[in-house]
Amino acid sequence: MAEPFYITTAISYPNGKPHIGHAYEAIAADVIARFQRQMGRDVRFQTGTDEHGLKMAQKARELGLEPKQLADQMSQHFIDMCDGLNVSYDVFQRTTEPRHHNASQELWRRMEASGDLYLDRYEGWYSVRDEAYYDESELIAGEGGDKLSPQGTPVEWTVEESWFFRLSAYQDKLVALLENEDFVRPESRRNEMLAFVRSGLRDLSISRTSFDWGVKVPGSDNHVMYVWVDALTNYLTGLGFPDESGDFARYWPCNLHLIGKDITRFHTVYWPAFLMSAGIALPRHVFSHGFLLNRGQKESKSLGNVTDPMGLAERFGVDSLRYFLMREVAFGQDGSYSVEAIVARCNAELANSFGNLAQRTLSQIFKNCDGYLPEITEHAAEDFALFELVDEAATKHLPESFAALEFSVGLEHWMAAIFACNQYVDAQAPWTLRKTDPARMQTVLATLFISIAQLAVAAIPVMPDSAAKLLDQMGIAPELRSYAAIQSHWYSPLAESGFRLSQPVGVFPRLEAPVEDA
Ligand code: ME8
Repeated sequence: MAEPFYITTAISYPNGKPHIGHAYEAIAADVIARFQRQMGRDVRFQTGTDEHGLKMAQKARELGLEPKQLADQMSQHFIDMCDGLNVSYDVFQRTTEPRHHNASQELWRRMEASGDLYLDRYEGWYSVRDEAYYDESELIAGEGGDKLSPQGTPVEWTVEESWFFRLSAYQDKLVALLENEDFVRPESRRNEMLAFVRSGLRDLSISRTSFDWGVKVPGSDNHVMYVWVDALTNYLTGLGFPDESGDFARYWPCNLHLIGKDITRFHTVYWPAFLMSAGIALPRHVFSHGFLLNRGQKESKSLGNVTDPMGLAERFGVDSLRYFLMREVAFGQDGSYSVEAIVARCNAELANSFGNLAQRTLSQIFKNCDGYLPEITEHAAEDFALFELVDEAATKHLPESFAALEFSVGLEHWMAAIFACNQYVDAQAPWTLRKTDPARMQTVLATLFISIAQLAVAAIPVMPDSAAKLLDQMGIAPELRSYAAIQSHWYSPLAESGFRLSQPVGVFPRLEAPVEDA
């Protein structure tokens, strides 16, 4: 049986519509999920929405809605975003579902049973926006001298009765966990978390009495759980926890929690401590990606630069947007996007390079070979050189880079191979061989056909629809669409099967940057 691979995204706050950061994370997770499926893994992919907490309650009040109504309306936008961006999730977990309350209460009971929870009073600087308490020493001064959280959000002095989690008891275990280089990446985040844990951990306030929009604390009906306790539990809920047979037995521990850099502490300090306390195995890896900026600036309502990711997808095509995001930004670092950058990159690399290569090759086969796949007589040294280069890029360098979550590096190898193919076409000029050496023309077109098929298969995780449209036209069967299968000798059987190309249809349109954005 295939080896399991469980990947999750963070669950988004549905207190507004999805923004580009949500789209970025969902797309990156989908690329990983599709890549792992192509590598033969049994993938389980979960995403969802984080619907409790003060932020949701306040937003609902502002709009004159019940929090559940707001959650229902808004979470649908996140489902639509995932579907619209071709995100192949298996489970969309909403935290207002009864089974999630049940899972969160079970986790709580287990932490309580291990003696890690106690009731006390909490006083501190609380940021509603971050849903977190901060130490005085962590605060920064705002422009008017007011106190702000390290994220720059307002804080209020707050006093309440609260359940506490003995986080301090886990310091040594957390240091040991974070010393393992593999647990959290990139390295800069790991170092940040190690420094945070080494500086000493205070117990964590994990319940609230000041509002009731959350999961009830078992046995303390006037308390709801701190939203992060229930939010993190979603990763277990989706597998059927507390039932530990079935999906839970198959997919836990999670292979990868993919999150943004701002929530690394919750996933690499608090979450492992909760799990250790409850006697549940820890996730294997956490990766914190960077932030996506709009022309170098954080998007915000006040700057009026918030972009609807679905608008970009409609305008430029889902696969163009997916390609741009994976190619443009070194994964793990912050990156910037703009309409011009999307248009420039997609036109140069997809329309003019890969699209043009495929279109001119298939058109020549259609016209000059009557659509039948060209015959190979004898390969020249240049053909072997191209095969070697394309094969290495598409079935070795790209998969290795993707396995290491270095998407932009993998796609750079992919582009370099396409560049080599285009140079080969220009040098071989098959259109002039038609009259002078038709046998050589056929061999050149076959060499290109084989290379394009490999490159299209390599692009599947990033551009699933476009790659499929191209491979369908080429008669490449679904069982050939893996890195291993596309390396073997599939060309002759396909050519001998009598397969015939139809008039080729381009799959990478040229994008136009509308004048108002120039
Ligand atoms: O943090 N660029 O939800 P969220 C890239 N509910 N990624 C970004 C981003 C940007 N500009 N802005 C946000 C939450 N993100 C919690 C998570 S998990 C148990 C609970 C990322 O809607 C962010 O880092 O604020 C996070 O990974 C995800 O989007 C959802 O953010």
